[in-house]
Amino acid sequence: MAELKLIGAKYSPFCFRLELALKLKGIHEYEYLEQDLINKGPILLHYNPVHKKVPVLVHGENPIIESLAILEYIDETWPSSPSLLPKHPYPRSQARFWAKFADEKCAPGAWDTYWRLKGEKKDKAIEVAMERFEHLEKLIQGKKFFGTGGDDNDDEQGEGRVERIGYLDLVLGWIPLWVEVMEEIGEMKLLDPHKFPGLCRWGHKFVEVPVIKECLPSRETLVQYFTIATPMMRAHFT
Ligand SMILES: N[C@@H](CCC(=O)N[C@@H](CS)C(=O)NCC(=O)O)C(=O)O
Repeated sequence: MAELKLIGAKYSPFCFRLELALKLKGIHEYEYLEQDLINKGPILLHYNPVHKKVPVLVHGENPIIESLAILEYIDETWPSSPSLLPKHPYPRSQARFWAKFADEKCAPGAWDTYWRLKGEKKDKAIEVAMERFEHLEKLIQGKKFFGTGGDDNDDEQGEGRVERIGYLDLVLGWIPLWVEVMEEIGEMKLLDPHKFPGLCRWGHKFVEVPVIKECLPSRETLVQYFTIATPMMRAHFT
């Protein structure tokens, strides 16, 4: 068995961020173990008996669970450049704050709009999701990338973090493609470029970064996958 294993599922936005992080860090030697999330297998149940969810990173025999914790683990275990999180406590706390906000509010908000069929509840869900995205729109103002998510100019490397992708870009990395696909299949608009010019601009730039481009599935593949998987996912996960 490989020293490093990533237990994941195809097109999971949480697994995608880890694939990106490993690639950014130049870690190519790991075993990827694809999981069936409807009929969970022994590997997933063994390494993540608490939540039974992907992703799980297994280093040696140590499982690391929860994608945000895994991102930090990767950053600390392979500290060579590029670092993902800021070094200093204040910007580091900000990065964690926004990542938590993104995962606990923005992602569930967006998925909530997607799961709901047409009607008043869907319209309300769209309104709520958009209110949450507005915070990200403010955060990206004046920056090319989210970078580490904190004002990292006092970092010892002092290399203008917002000019390159970092922790928070990876955390939000599902937005550009996944939201487009949700919009298409869910017949709705969440990220109107007039309402969210900064976020849309960021999304276009993010998917053009070579490392990201190499890992992104094609839009057609994702649409095809979600079209088939959505009824089953809706029954299981909502
Ligand atoms: N907070 C977790 C979320 C992981 C998660 O929701 N994974 C989904 C796949 S995208 C999953 O394994 N779902 C299976 C289930 O809910 O039973 C993380 O960041 O790792």
